[in-house]
Amino acid sequence: MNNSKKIAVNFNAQKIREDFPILNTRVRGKNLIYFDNAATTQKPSCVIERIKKYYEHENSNVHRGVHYLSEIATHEYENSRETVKNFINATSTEEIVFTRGTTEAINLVAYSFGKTFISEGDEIIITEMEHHSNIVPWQLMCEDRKAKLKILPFDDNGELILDEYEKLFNEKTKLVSVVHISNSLGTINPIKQIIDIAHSYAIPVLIDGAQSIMHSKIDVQDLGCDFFVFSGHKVYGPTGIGVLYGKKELLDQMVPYQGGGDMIKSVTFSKTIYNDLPYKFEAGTPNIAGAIGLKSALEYLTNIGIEQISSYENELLIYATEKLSQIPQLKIIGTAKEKGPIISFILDNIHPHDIGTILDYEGIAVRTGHHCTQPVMEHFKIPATTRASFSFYNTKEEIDFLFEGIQKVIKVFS
Ligand code: C6P
Repeated sequence: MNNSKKIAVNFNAQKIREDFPILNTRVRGKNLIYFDNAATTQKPSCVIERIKKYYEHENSNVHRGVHYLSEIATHEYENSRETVKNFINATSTEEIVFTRGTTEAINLVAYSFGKTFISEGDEIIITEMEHHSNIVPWQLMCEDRKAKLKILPFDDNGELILDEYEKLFNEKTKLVSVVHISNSLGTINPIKQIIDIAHSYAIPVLIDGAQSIMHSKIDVQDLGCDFFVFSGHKVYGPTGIGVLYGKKELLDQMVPYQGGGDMIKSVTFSKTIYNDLPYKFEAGTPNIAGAIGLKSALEYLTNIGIEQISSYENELLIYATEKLSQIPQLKIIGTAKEKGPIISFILDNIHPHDIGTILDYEGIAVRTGHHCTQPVMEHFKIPATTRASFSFYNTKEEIDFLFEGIQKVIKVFS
């Protein structure tokens, strides 16, 4: 949470809500209050309409046909790549690889970077607050290459202990992979500093941007990161589409992740020549509708203004933190100074699944569980948390309802 951020006083969330048809849903007689935005965001009408238009008027395979529809589909698919490139300020579309999502993008890098650059005894640095998607692919790679994972710990506020960071580097270090905003703690990590330190040892850095792409302006050239990954569905786009940004000089050297159509220039039984970037990493028919829907989502966010979104969401975070802190039985897990709009909490002796179920009866959607970050739960010696995560279509009134809902939960269990 950052109290110094400029507050977006003119942000009209009520008007924005009209763009999201699903927000009119009634849940057991109550208005839906959707606070599970870190799991997936809702889709504005422009994204839904764009996908419908694609299937009604443009559906065809890409890069394959000379016919009318195939040309349109290819053009729109490649336009989407251009939009992604501009959205994160990459230098070229060759550096934008479409994947199924963050998870597939990290698996791609772990496999391809691993096969290309990692040998026995090499080391990869990750942190204690990573999502399982930024742990398990590296474990698989380490098993395969006989390499080792080094873990940067965080403190009880959920802030990385940066004093420990430089101590992890040695001549065996080959890559740093770190989450930008933690999905279970909300911590915004100082990734610029993390990248700069790694680069001072000439070590590349992957940033897991699954929870930051929808809340903050991402400029990969300014950050200097070597890889940046995110999922379309968390940035108001469709599921099944995601992005791997990678610096061209690294992607060029890396072996392909999967083999198949479109990733080759020529195939014979004696020799196959791989395609140029980014197609070398896009084997098979891609998620064309997904990429086109993602383009719409990114344009929608750009029109509203990501800085406006960011400061309004920060206002919601400050309001919710102050409000929930008034409940004596409630403890917030993740109290870093810099946070995204995510609040994880526990309530005295009440299991998060019970909290989630009772809140659901009030129409309030929160996520309960370990949030695919079991090492974070282990750090706090808890099995799970309840998590409320906010979007720019949420309001302070909805947070008031959450506050009242939690009071009801406490009453039921008292
Ligand atoms: N976190 C959450 O509720 P995919 O599933 O590939 O779109 O994203 C994986 C992922 C990777 N990193 C971070 C930081 C994430 O938050 C997620 C997804 C969801 O928190 C589902 S577990």
